[in-house]
Amino acid sequence: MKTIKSKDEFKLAQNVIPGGVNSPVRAFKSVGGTPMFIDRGEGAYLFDIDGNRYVDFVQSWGPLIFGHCDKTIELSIMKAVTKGVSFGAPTQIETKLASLICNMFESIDKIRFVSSGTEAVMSAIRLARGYTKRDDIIKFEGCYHGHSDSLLVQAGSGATTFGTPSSPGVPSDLTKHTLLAKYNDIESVKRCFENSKDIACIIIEPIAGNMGLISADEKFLQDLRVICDENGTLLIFDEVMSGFRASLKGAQGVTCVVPDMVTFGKVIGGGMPVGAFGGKLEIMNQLSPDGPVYQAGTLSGNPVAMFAGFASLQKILDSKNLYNDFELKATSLVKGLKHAADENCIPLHVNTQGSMFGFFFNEIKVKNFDDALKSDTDMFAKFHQGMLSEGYYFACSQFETGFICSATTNEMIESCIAAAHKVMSKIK
Ligand code: HOZ
Repeated sequence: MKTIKSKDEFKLAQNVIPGGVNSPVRAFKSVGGTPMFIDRGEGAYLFDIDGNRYVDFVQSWGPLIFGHCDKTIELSIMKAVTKGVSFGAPTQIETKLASLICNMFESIDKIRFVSSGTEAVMSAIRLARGYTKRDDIIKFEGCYHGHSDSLLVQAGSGATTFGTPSSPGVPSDLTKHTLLAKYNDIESVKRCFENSKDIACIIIEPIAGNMGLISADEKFLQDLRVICDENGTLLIFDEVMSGFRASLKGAQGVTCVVPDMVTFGKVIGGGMPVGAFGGKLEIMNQLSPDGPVYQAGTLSGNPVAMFAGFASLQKILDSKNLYNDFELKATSLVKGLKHAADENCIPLHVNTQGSMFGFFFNEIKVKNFDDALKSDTDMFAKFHQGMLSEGYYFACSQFETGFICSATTNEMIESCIAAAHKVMSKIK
């Protein structure tokens, strides 16, 4: 496999961009080697500038439900571009996309669009604080809700990948309002409520995708709902990763628990930069200009992103059997990986949820952040490198999630499993 062009480009990038990347995990630091520089994507494939082709199990970290260069989404973007790329003024497509989402979710009466998941969550937290007139929030160790100050405490994703789950540069005056609890452990949540009478919200990834893939137990989510109701605290589901991925309705299609607010990200922009937060009427009405809680953005509801998002969600709704097919493929992939690991006496624990999958080089069933941290990250790195040289691109961190897209075929999965057998027999 030739990598010379990517290596040269990475050197150039490092001169002018910190770490050579615009988001840390992409630097491949935790898996070794040089990140491939991408030339183009096509369906389930990625092509790098050295001409290598990979089956892409990252899909831009989730949003590309239909793979790269989906014609319907492409066309909607091109049509939008010919009318103008940004207005900073209302357009009809914002209302259309908002209506589509509000009609789908019991938890969402109104929704506001922003430009990223980080922005969505940051704004949702401010609104929860403004609505409840309280300052403290509860988050879970290993959940990642973007890189805003209050939430970069024991965070997953890149923060964990690089061993700094809590970042310098975040004032302790701010993080003292962020109370930490353990995922899937209601006692730890109760302790937070014993220590504070000022809790505005609990925010959770109900299907955590940023400490590897770990789902919250149904009973745990139900208990969170009860404890929130008893204390006048809002329950926020962060579905930036799981929305339209874990099922049509994300985690909300899997659990019977209804949150007070929901955050979304890149998936609802079909891969364009979008985020959104929505919730019950009396909460959303507190948002400026109807209410006093301020939040704004020139690129919020950007028309090109809105058209892409609408085309993508409409295509999802029009597709038959999409999530069934995702589930079958994700399950057969992780079963195959598990089998390859077992044959080579490598401990591996696997999870799936709809089109999302995760695997931990770990002896134990992974239920929370502490368990995830016990994974063998050196083994993960060797596996990642081996699979890359076989033409399979998995997320470049043990603490991220994999994705199937509609262009992922059974043949790709079978050949990926065959490659995993080969790689595991070498790295065991
Ligand atoms: N934190 C992102 C995924 N959960 C990674 C984003 C990126 O590097 O693009």
